[in-house]
Amino acid sequence: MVTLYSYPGLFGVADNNPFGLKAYAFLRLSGLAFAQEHIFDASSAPRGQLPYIVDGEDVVGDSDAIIDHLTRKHGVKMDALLSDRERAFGHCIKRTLEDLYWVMSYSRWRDPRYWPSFRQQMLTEHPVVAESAMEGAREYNFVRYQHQGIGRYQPEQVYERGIADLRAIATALGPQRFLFGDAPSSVDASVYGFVANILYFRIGTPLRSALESHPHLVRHCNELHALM
Ligand SMILES: N[C@@H](CCC(=O)N[C@@H](CS)C(=O)NCC(=O)O)C(=O)O
Repeated sequence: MVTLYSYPGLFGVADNNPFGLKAYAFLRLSGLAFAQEHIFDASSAPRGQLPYIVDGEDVVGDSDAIIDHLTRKHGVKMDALLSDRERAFGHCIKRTLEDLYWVMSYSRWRDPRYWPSFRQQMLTEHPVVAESAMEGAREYNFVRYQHQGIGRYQPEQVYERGIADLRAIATALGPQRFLFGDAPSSVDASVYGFVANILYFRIGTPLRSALESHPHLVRHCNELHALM
């Protein structure tokens, strides 16, 4: 049995961190039996980051490595029919989502307009989390934003970047049901991990407003959410 270790949910999504939700969505779509353990402390994870899985003797961190491992070890067929071009395109989408991650994270932890609502929701849904832990995580994230670079831009410039990422993903999807046709691939699971963490957050960030202007992407997210 596979166990997925990931951050806790929020606003009805299974993990408030998009990388963990991506791995969760892949597992759900794969049909494999698995358990999900919600944790806050990433120190036991490979490289100290969530998500990771324990699969028998194997301990695997990193959402893409998890997907590769499960595909190989358990013969998951979700991506089996993708062409090399589709795989390359999927790779570019996954990397775009990683850029979007920073903007999404910034909107929650750094932007003073949305931080109070995010903080309050975390404390309300997860009483085990201390206020001081939220403040500590916030400071830690400020340092990460500075090193990554996003913390050096004006907020409008930060959001412009994330809005452009969402526009590119929505354009790539177009009116298709899933990115590569009528069946979901690991790339759809990835898109769900990030988009659901914007769409279902009842906090009106510029990212969520931009997302709502892409009805096909919203429909894609809702369809996958119903399968979770
Ligand atoms: N490349 C990794 C990224 C995972 C990641 O960024 N995890 C962060 C989420 S904020 C984490 O666990 N950070 C803990 C820490 O930095 O202490 C993946 O795809 O899983």
